[in-house]
Amino acid sequence: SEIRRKLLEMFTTGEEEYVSGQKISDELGCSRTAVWKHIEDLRKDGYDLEAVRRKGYKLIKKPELVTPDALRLGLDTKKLGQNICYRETVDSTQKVAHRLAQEGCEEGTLVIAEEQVGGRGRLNRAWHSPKTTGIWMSLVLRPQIPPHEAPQLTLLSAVAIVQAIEEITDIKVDIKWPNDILINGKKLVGILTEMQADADQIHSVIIGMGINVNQQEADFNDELSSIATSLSIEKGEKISRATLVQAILKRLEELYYQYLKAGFAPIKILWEAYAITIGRNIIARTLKGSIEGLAKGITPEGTLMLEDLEGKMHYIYSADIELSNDK
Ligand code: BTX
Repeated sequence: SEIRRKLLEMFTTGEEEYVSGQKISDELGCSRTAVWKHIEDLRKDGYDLEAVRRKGYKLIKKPELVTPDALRLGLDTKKLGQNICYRETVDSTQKVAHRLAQEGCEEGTLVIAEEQVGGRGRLNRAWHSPKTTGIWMSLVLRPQIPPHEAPQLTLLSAVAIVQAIEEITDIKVDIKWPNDILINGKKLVGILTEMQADADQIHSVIIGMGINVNQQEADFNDELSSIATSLSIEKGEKISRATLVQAILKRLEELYYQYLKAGFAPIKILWEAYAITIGRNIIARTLKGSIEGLAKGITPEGTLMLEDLEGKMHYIYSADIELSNDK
């Protein structure tokens, strides 16, 4: 807004200086209470503002953004992320990516936003995507593979994200089939793979990735605080989102071209090394009901093999997985 623009200008022109609350209220023509509210809004958006009695406010640090400029500097890919669609606020990057894909955008196009107000997971569940704290992005790919193999790209993306997280933060994470990345059982990342296809041909695959990076515990609402975590909470320091995005795109590109050349087998081996679901007793909740049993592994296609308590094998394409406590 206009007020915010003026306010930020006051801080950046007199850098290193304190700006008094009185001066702000005079220049913006609003009350001291309103000034305080604007300052709080900036803080929520990731601005680090120091307040000192009788001196006023000082800007310590602007939020690190994931603008195209920030992402391109140091991006080491040929295709992925070379075309970037950036939004400060968006309903869902997934929706924007679907539209761009339909309009024929080039492969590797990345849609990324500071904030999503309508972010979603599978089955239209809400995905909490607060401003400037996480990575909310959707990538458009156009692989020449049969449509039924598209779910493999979810597993491939999970491997790329895990490798990038390890590289940048040294944090070890687990993959839970098919689309969750966890730390100590708490959800750090969600992946949503969707496609535009005919019966026998893929037009595009849209990989939506949501990664909790710099949220603090208080940033999660009651529902999420017990099931979700962020890299910053685990590591105890802030992590550069732009650097992480670059690392993910690089890994993803390497794995993707390997996959197009050599198929899913090499990816499967990597994926299995990070998976916590395999060899464990689990409960798989599908739209048709729940099945309990032993997760035997994934098929060469990436489908989950689940042996139920009677010894019957089930092939699961999509489900929510819960680890049973009996092991
Ligand atoms: P999912 O259906 O496996 O998980 C959704 C569930 O995860 C929610 O019901 C909620 O319990 C929990 N949840 C919601 N927000 C968070 C969060 N920030 N951290 C941890 N847990 C959460 C997972 O779906 C796939 C999510 C993909 C999100 C990306 S973001 C970029 C792109 N745009 C978009 O709208 N979706 C994708």
